[in-house]
Amino acid sequence: MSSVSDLLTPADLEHYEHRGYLHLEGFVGLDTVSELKQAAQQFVELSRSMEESGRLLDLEPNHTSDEPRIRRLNSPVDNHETFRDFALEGAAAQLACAILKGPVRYHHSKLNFKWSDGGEEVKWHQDIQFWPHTDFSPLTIGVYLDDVDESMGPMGVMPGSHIGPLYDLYLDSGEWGGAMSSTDVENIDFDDMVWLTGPAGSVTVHNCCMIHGSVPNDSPNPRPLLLQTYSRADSYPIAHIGANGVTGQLSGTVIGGKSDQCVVVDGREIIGAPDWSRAGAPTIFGSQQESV
Ligand SMILES: O=C(O)CCC(=O)C(=O)O
Repeated sequence: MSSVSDLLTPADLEHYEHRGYLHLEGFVGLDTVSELKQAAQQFVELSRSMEESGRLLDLEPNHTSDEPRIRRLNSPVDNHETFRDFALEGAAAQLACAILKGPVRYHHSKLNFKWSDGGEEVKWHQDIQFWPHTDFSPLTIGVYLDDVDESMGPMGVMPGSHIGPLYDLYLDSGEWGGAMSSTDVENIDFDDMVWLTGPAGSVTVHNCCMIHGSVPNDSPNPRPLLLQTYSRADSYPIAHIGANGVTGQLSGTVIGGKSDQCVVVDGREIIGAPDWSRAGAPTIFGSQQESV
């Protein structure tokens, strides 16, 4: 990853810091896009034998074997080596390191298909409430696998909102809603919204506090957007809140360097133990005796 620092200009980095997003048209090469599309197509074929949503695929209610309609492929990184390579070593990984200026920790991935002729909206929301971290460095990198224009429900972002209020995404009933309330949405000036379109391979980046979403896709073509989320390596997902802990087997993979396991809580620095989340924790007796 020697060329990571050349991927973006200082103006790009400043734009991300102040506006909270990046829009990199045609950033990913077409050969890579073609490989990612082939991998995605394998899941479309798999969906033909499915009648209802499962852990892997979220299907629209009118999905059929002849006319597949997929909302989302969950955790593509855990389910296909092409997605794994792209997110953990390839263009997405390198871009994350460039924006966060050092090693990063991969959190999760998904492929939102947003099918043609009515593919569903993603209501306005911020991401950090879904998977709180010990800082606000997490960001999501999206790549369009097809050309996307304004008629296809592209991702919309509200520049600068990443440094504004963090909204309550619960419904009035007290249940989790995953979207801003209609009252909060009424205060958004949609004239300021930036719609991120572009040819296949175009990249969207948004900070975890950014207000974003997308309208339904009423065009005749799907709008596949492959998304992967990373934080700085010294930022940690907080357990037992939201999706943290169920974000896939490769969640926690550190890319572009190593984690020093140091976390600041309440202004105090903790040099934490290694990550035992996959191998299981040793007992304190075993660790202490080995270190004698
Ligand atoms: O697919 C989109 O347009 C937005 C994706 C998004 O915000 C999400 O899945 O959290």
